[in-house]
Amino acid sequence: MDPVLKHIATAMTVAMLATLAIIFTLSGTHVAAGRTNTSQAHAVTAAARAVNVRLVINANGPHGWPTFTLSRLKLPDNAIVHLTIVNNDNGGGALAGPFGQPQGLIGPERVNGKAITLSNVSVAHTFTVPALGVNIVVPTAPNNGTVTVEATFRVTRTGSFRWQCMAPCGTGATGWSGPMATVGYMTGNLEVQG
Ligand SMILES: [Cu+2]
Repeated sequence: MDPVLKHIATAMTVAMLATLAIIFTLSGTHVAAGRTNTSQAHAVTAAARAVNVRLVINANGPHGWPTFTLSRLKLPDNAIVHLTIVNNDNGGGALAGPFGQPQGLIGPERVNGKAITLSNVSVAHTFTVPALGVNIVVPTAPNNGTVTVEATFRVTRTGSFRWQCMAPCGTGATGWSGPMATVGYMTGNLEVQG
């Protein structure tokens, strides 16, 4: 081989090896950074944030409709949510099917401070988040009084989820019109932010 050509070939080989070494180093850094981020995310996961949320159900909201006073909820991801619902609605009735029972909760649902089995109770409303598998039953309040419900659940997904009362407390023949179908009354959004 011509000594000049040999020199060029050697130079090219060295340049190629140097490039490969740089790529390797960069990808190595990338992997390391990825690992760091992942372990940080796991650290956040391990320390779930406790969040207290209080909702009030007013039997006579605007239009005379029953109303959850806070319809748009924002929660951090991986939160353990302690939800308190104070209800003054003395209407309601039996609610058959899955929404007549608490679901997706950590521990029992408590009514007026007592863990009770909610079967055959008169249900005024529910706080249900179908996408998260959460159902909280709100019994009928005594006349001129209130009933307080406490329940705990964990949010494990980010996104915007619809919540809905599943006890047909609205207007129309089926009770599913009016407040049941209007955001700000018996339905709304729960936003879980990462
Ligand atoms: Cu309702």
